[in-house]
Amino acid sequence: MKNGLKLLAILSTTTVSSFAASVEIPMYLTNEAHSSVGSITATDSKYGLMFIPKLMGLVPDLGAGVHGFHVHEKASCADMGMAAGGHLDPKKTKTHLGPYNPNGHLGDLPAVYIAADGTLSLPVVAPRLKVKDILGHSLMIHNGGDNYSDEPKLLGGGGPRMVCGVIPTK
Ligand SMILES: [Cu+2]
Ligand SMILES: [Zn+2]
Repeated sequence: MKNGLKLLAILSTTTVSSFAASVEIPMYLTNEAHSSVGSITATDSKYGLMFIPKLMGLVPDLGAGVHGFHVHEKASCADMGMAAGGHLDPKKTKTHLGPYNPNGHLGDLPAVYIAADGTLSLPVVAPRLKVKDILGHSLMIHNGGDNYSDEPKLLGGGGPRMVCGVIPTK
């Protein structure tokens, strides 16, 4: 009987975790080739929204190193990513402050790191977001880095929009 209860407890725990919200976002270069470079999975975690990238073939279109990474408002990657609009900003803060400041864009994510072999596999966590917040928007990786500020350059200085994916509405 005791064992039966234990099993029941394990089963119900498993069921709960299998319902954890998750969405897979296919990612493409924004250039004319529009090549697929893999996908990024976003999953609700205890610490916030975890982005787990499985990307490859990013170098030489992008340089190895740190790149700006954001949720953009519109569900389109057309016009070299420009159709994606600005950073997701439901509270109309109009301010780029990065992932850890509640007074700026909700779509500001931790910067991502592209390895010299052109892969991107290090996960990042955005503590203010949940999967439901990003559905129906888009995900963007920029040519430059991100200093989580509008100074000295607007929007962290990421510049050109290089890799983009439309986030499904589920
Ligand atoms: Cu961006
Ligand atoms: Zn921003």
